[in-house]
Amino acid sequence: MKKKVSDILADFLKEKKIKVVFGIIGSANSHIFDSINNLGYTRIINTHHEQAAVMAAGAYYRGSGKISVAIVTAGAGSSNAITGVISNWADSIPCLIISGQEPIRYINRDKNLRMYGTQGFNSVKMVKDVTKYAVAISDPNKITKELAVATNHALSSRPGPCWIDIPFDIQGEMIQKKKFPLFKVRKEINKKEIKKIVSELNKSSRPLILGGNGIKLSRAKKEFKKFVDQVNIPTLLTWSGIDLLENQNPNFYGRFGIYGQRCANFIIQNSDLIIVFGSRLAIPQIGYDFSQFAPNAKIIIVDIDEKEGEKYKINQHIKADCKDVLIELNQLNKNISIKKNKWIKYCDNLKLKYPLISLEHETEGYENSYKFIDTFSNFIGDDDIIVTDMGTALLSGHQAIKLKKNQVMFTSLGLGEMGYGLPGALGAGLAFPERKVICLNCDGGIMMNLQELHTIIENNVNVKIVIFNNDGYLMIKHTQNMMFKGRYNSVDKKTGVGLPNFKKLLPAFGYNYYRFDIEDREYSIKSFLDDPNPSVLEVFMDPEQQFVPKVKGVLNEDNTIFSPPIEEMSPLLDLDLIEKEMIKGISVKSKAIKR
Ligand SMILES: Cc1ncc(C[n+]2csc(CCOP(=O)(O)OP(=O)(O)O)c2C)c(N)n1
Ligand SMILES: [Mg+2]
Repeated sequence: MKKKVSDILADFLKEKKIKVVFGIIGSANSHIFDSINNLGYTRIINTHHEQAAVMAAGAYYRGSGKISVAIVTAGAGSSNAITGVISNWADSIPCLIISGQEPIRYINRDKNLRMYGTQGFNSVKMVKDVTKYAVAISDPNKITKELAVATNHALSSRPGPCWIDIPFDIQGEMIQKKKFPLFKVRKEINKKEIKKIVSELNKSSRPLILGGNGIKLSRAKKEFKKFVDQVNIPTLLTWSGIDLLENQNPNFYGRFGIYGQRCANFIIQNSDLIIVFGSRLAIPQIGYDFSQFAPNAKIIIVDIDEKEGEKYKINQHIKADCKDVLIELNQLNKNISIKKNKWIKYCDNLKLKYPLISLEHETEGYENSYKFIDTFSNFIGDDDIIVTDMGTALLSGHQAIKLKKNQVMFTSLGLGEMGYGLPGALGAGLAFPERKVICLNCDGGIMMNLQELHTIIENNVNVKIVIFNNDGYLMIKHTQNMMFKGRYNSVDKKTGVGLPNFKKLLPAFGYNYYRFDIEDREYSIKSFLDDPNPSVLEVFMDPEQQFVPKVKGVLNEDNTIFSPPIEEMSPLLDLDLIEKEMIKGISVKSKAIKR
């Protein structure tokens, strides 16, 4: 039986049970919209910017583990999508992008020219380096195979975005329909390597587990939790693995990194064996100087990407899917017996001694964002989803939040693009229509995808938005304080960054407005969260508030930056105290720091 190419695409979405896709229509992708709506299985969410469509499609996956699709048009529709594509690429989020393109006759005619036809350009060439697979369809008969191949690439091994570009006339061609091919993805694991983890654990007296995004990507949260519960080893999480364990889990000792928690950073720097599951040990986690990271530890990483193990001197790299490794480890658990009582006592003591919220978070006259998140956590529902933008929302959100068992939390960490919050919340809300989404946002970040406030309302997504208002770009003010003696440029109203009155703006989009009241903190939070309609809570904070604790670089006279080891968080502690906490002695860099 002959069928139209775009109808086959709609059938493919149905066969893969893809119920929600995101996009913006143009002439060049109009067959596709028509076919999807005619079939009536997949719902198209019409965003107001293509970057938001791709971010939302990724967020749909981050929340639910189900792949989604962004459908964009030729030319600017495709170029607008790029930030979303790289966002998913950086965090290994699977997603398909289907772009319309000028008719094939113009592409063939204009091959060596800058532009194709009316508005088109070579979008596949543009995205080749930031996708796992990108293909332009020139033969309509290849559509069935290419859809299946791209989806398989997106989901298998280290996941990521894939792009299929389909010329307008090819979308409308009638072809013989074929079956969509299926792929086998599972790889064999090397059991000997995994046994080595057990023997290393048995030799260690200060073992540590680090959990990251790879665990979520391999859908191994349950297996990870079982492993941690059975071996009872102190465990730290990266920000992209933040919701793998609840705060109350007795083996959980915090989140580490440049914007980490003091307790977690001390533990890492004192351990003698670190088993890393699914984290690429990015700079925000380990600091700028790898030679100072975990100086006394053997490091074993489980990461499916071969290249990630070559980046630093790692003792062992198990190139496998986290889930396969954890399943195998859980069978070997009975062979693990570690003498770790002293170590656990040491870690427990750090936990007590360095709570996240402390005197460094007192801010006169304003709400401190860390204290806000600490209190706010107590009111977030047991299975709410938390999505953040960048700036204060990211930092205070990830440093101070206390997560419960079923809560889900994510943002775009690899790319760190402002504007992620609203499309992220949109995607999450559509993935879980029955759950509430909390979007932590900022006065600067929200402006970068402001238009999606309306997509959220239009699609009845239950989103609660917090806006931290600090008169502009606080993170960059701190950069200018460090680098340019506090000379502010383009960061606040005085230096040219004007921001709107959110009290007037948000109601225009249909949100009920609440202003956080420092005198009545809990009541403000409760009334905002209890409002059954979409609402926003604006939190005015000190426009100069510090983000602490933080591993702060120091500017040298030659404009280079001195990077301390991650146990040296600011406000700096006395050297005596650092000496006391560092079991094997302090770093030479610690001695060089002026306190
Ligand atoms: C798309 C994009 N443009 C620029 C930046 C650089 N940048 C990082 S943080 C920041 C300021 C963020 O301001 P806001 O969202 O209000 O958060 P705040 O730091 O003020 O809390 C800027 C401009 C970025 N991360 N993403
Ligand atoms: Mg701001």
